[in-house]
Amino acid sequence: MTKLFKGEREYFPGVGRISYEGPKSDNPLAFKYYDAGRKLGGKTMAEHLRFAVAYWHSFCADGTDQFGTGTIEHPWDKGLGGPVAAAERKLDAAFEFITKLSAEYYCFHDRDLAPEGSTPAESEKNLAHLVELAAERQKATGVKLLWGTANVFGNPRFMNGAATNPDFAVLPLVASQVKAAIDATIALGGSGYTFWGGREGYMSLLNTDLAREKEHLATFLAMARDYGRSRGFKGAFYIEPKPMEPTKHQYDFDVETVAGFLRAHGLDKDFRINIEANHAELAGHDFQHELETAVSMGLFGSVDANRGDPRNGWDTDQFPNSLYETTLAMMAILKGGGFTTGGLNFDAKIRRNSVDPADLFEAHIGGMDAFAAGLVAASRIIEDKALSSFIQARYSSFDSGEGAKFEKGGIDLAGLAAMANEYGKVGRTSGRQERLENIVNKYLLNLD
Ligand code: XUL
Ligand code: CO
Repeated sequence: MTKLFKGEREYFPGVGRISYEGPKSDNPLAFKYYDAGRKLGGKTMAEHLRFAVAYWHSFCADGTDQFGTGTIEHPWDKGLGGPVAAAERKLDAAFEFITKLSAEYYCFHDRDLAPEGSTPAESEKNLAHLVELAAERQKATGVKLLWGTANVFGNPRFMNGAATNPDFAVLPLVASQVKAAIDATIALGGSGYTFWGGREGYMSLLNTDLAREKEHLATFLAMARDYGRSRGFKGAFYIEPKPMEPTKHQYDFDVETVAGFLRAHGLDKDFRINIEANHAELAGHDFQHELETAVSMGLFGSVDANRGDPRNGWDTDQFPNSLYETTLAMMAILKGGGFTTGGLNFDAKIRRNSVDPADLFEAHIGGMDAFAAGLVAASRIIEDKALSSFIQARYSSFDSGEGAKFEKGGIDLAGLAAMANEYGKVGRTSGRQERLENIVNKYLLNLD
């Protein structure tokens, strides 16, 4: 077998490159639906789906929760040297994993890639060193960076917020991390840069000046945008909405809230939205709702592909596995023209008791197959106009005559009211919801 990793050691022995074996395969380490080169509507599955591995869950998290210490052993954490040497080994493990999985992209926070130093300058030096090594690995493997970000929520100094911190002294530290993470993203050719405002919210309104915090956030985002553009960054900036956790209320609550915020501050030209399924659920929305809302407002950017548990009120970050949900998601994404800068980033973690190295592969394989199947169903539904022809007919009264005039703003209220007698008694027209639901299922039952 050709060597799929550059490091000295193999971290996932016994696993080769994961390949497509088709729906009848019983091999847990093979794709059943994801066939990277298969073409749908002029694009391959790989080009449509743009899968990314999340560095933080897959190579940093060890299953620790509030009730117990880590359960998942990472061989790259053990060995000679300090935290920088461990980060170098982790990079080797990550590129071995991503290559074996045949995913094309990855995403990271600054602190996932390189350890924090004892000063901001040392942290920047650590990051620059790991970025240099990551650039080498990218070149050798063809793996690309989907987006980078900065972890400005983990360190205790951010407990009152990052850009929205009430203490100005924190803001330069936020800036030094974000600036370095944007530099790293540019150096690695990333097509996006994400802001997830983990602690950009409040715990209590009794101690919070809402107006100032939100203004500070907008000022900081504009600053980061200007810096990135001045350094030649052509990709998208993303805001990733989440309504709560770790704060009681996060300012980037959901897509609609973020859209209003971006437009109010003139940020909607450069910023797009990175939508996470589990965050949609926490906001009381379906994943489809958040995607369709972003598409309808021209702000769709990228996806954090995972799933929550409808009975848990927190971010369980499980791997996606519902074909129905991936079909609805891919319908929204295709409707929006598909991914340009974005992709499907598995912001998902294996369970605390999934302790075998194979579990990490099987989790990703399941998520990739689920989205590949969703892509097939969604692209056929769209190609056959199975739903869109109904929607088009449903609104056809606005296509011509007075309806079209209304859409263009050519009628005033009195004029519209004057038509009431002419239109007379309006009949009842079925919304046909059940028929349409059955149509979606028909496509899912006929996957091949
Ligand atoms: C947290 C979350 C983050 C962002 C990146 O809920 O989703 O991992 O995706 O900071
Ligand atoms: Co996320």
